[in-house]
Amino acid sequence: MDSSSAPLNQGQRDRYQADGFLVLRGLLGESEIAELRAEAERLLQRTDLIDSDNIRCRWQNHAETGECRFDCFDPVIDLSAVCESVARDPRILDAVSALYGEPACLFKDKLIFKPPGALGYGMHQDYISWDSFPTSFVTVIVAIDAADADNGATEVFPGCHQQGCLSPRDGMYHELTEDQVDVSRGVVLDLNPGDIAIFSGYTPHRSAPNRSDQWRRLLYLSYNSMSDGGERREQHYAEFKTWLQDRYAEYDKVNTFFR
Ligand SMILES: O=C(O)CCC(=O)C(=O)O
Repeated sequence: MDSSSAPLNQGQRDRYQADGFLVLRGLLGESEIAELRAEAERLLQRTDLIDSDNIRCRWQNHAETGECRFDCFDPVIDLSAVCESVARDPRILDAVSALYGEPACLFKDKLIFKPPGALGYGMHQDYISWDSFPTSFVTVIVAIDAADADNGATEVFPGCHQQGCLSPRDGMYHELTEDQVDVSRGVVLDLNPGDIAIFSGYTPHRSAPNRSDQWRRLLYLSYNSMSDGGERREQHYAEFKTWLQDRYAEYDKVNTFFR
């Protein structure tokens, strides 16, 4: 492949290596975003699935009222051929593969709806120290709606990915404390519909509440490199479901299911 047709140029690859994230503008066109938006609206009507015992669903409190509301489907591609085709889109796979220098494999997929008022996520790294968890994990955000500081866009902390895993290696999810990163260097991922952002599993990130009156719908697609375990999305979700059910059981929530 010559450099003009390469999915990423050397400058972009260098920036990703230095910063742990990269934004690519306008990767998806207007009609593709319109289709994703319609799909997000259709999925929100799946009241047969949106159930607090369904471990596919993630929940978030309202920043002011404290009301707990539906926030995310994880996974989502088995519910949506449109989301699956974006997750396996060659433009995205080629960009991630260019960062790896080898083929990328889909590992995880979620659709975060973040309705008006929803709280965001505390600072964390996506890498979690399970034996089977790929160290090559990267996430691609696909913006369905515009994301900005007002509606709680994801904020990343450049350069910190070079330190690797910053949490205890005990297989649990951990938030990071503000003294673990230079918070003054945070970059809010301002995205327009159709833009994508790519960040490493070691890149600390967080998001603020959605203070706007608009939804902030983003697809979060995660990948691993072929040499780091190959195709293992199914294995991941099998392990993830068991892990999640164990976490719920710790709070005496034992009637959970996956649908
Ligand atoms: O919604 C966001 O901006 C962040 C989501 C996130 O960090 C996650 O799902 O791991």
